[in-house]
Amino acid sequence: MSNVKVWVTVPTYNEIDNIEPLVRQLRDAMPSVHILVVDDNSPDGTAGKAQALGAELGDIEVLQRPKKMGLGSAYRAGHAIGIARGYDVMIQIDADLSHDPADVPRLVAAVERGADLAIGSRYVPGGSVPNWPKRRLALSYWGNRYAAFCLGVPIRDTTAGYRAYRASILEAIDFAGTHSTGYGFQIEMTYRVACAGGTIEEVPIAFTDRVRGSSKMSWRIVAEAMLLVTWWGFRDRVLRRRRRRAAS
Ligand SMILES: Nc1nc2c(ncn2[C@@H]2O[C@H](COP(=O)(O)OP(=O)(O)O)[C@@H](O)[C@H]2O)c(=O)[nH]1
Ligand SMILES: [Mg+2]
Repeated sequence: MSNVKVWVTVPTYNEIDNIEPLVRQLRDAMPSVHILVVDDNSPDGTAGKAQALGAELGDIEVLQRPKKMGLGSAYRAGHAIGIARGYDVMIQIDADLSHDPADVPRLVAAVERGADLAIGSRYVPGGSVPNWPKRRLALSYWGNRYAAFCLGVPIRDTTAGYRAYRASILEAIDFAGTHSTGYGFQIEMTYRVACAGGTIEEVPIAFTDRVRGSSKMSWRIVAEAMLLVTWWGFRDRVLRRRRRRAAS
């Protein structure tokens, strides 16, 4: 592996049973990574556990925030610190082991060979979701098809949370100026990279649903994402076309 500096942001809310295997597997997958755990005052004590792991393993720090502020906000904070510290590649990974840390080198390799954004994708050939119920899979799959249609981006998995960003593209898209949380955040970031002319590569992954702890996904998060996608698509296509017509 080359010497790119890789920063990993791990958002956590009540992941006490997952954080230890996660950081150990991350270290095994890529020993040089720097890990930032962004914890939103998890009642189960995830932050304390992460700190203890940092003392043992090194190169792990914990950003403790006062209250649950959402996934998008956690990533905005994590990426900003990584960029300020001069890291080259920013990884996003869920703490619940749905994303296999062993895939980190493949995501980093995609950035090294030219991608500005490498998405760990469930819906390209080779990708899979082995253990989701049919309804959950259908919601995610068709939600993604809808997002791609509205936004006109040829990406199969815009809601995916397992990603690697080149630091320079994050700076170019003003990621700190995004507002959405949940899946909306992943879609907004993908769309901004596409609009900025960034190169996006989908790297096939297997997404295994969590075994421990519980999901924070809610209908509110799904509804936010779908409403935002509809609005962005309308704003950027219909309104722009109307303005162009009015100007000519
Ligand atoms: N810091 C922080 N992390 C969060 C928040 N909501 C979810 N997470 C973390 O984000 C990741 C994905 O959340 P999860 O509940 O597994 O969502 P799902 O995979 O869509 O069901 C996990 O690591 C969660 O602990 C939040 O409000 N703040
Ligand atoms: Mg999950």
